[in-house]
Amino acid sequence: MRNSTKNLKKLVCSTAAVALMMGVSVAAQAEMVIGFSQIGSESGWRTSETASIKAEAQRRGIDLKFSDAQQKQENQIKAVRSFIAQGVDGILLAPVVETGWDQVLKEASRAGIPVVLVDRGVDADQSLYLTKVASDFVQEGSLAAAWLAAETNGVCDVVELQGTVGSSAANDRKKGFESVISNFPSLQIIRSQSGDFTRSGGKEVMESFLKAEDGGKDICAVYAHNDDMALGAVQAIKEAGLTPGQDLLVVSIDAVPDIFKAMAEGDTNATIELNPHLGGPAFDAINTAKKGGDVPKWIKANGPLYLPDTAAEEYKKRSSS
Ligand code: GZL
Repeated sequence: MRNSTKNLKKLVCSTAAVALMMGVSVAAQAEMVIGFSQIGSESGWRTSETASIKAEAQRRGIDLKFSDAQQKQENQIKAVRSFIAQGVDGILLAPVVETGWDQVLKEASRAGIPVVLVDRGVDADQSLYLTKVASDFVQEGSLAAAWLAAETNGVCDVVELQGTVGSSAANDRKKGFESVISNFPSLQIIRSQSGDFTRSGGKEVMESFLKAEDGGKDICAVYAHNDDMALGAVQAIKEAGLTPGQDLLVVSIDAVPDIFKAMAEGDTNATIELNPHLGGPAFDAINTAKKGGDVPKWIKANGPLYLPDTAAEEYKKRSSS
């Protein structure tokens, strides 16, 4: 074998060895190992939140252990216990419902592992988690009601598509909406039921509302706790021979790309943005705590209300990103 070929082979082998060492050293240097117990993939917003948190972990060199609970609390509790057993540096938890977390949060606390609630809250002692990175859902519900009251001069029979039963998002969006409409005697919720934050759930419940309300001709508006249920309701309204966005106003929350497409086509009337980029503040909070710094118990991430006048532009911006 000619010398040059032999030298080339040596060079390739030594380069490969260096690359392998580098690979091992990068993995060994992973900034942190974080467990993330995610609710599921029930809505467009949820999948974009998951993607955003995974991307942020990768950007920071964090080794993220991801678990999808398929909407079941028992799966989330199992995942958190597994993260504790693995001795992770921190845990992100998006709690599917508000109650039933005390025991597993105590186990994490006893293990000295900080838990950051992302997106939703829990009904538990605040000492059991480091912080909550989430929007103020009461404020979102109030903003939706204030818009509807202004749009209808405070006269409207509303049907409400609630989010997942027992979730802080559903509980507080309902609370916020009702706190505002209580000031308008002729603005009332005539029917309310959970569509579980899914498009199919929103469609099925809206179909039952339309049937129960004489075909829906006297329903003034739909208040949906998220855009996916609103889009399902739009389908049901069209199939009932009515014009969504005109015969019935549609207001919802999340600001996912598809709602802007529907708004631009005249099918819905307003949405409130829910920030899916919760990974950065969550990872920063864990870093701060590890350095002995103070972290507030609630890191808020509220967004604005969007109307049809900017929908086409927002859709273009968001669907291409
Ligand atoms: C609210 C979040 C809700 C979204 C839905 O922060 O928990 O859950 O509004 C999602 O799209 O399913």
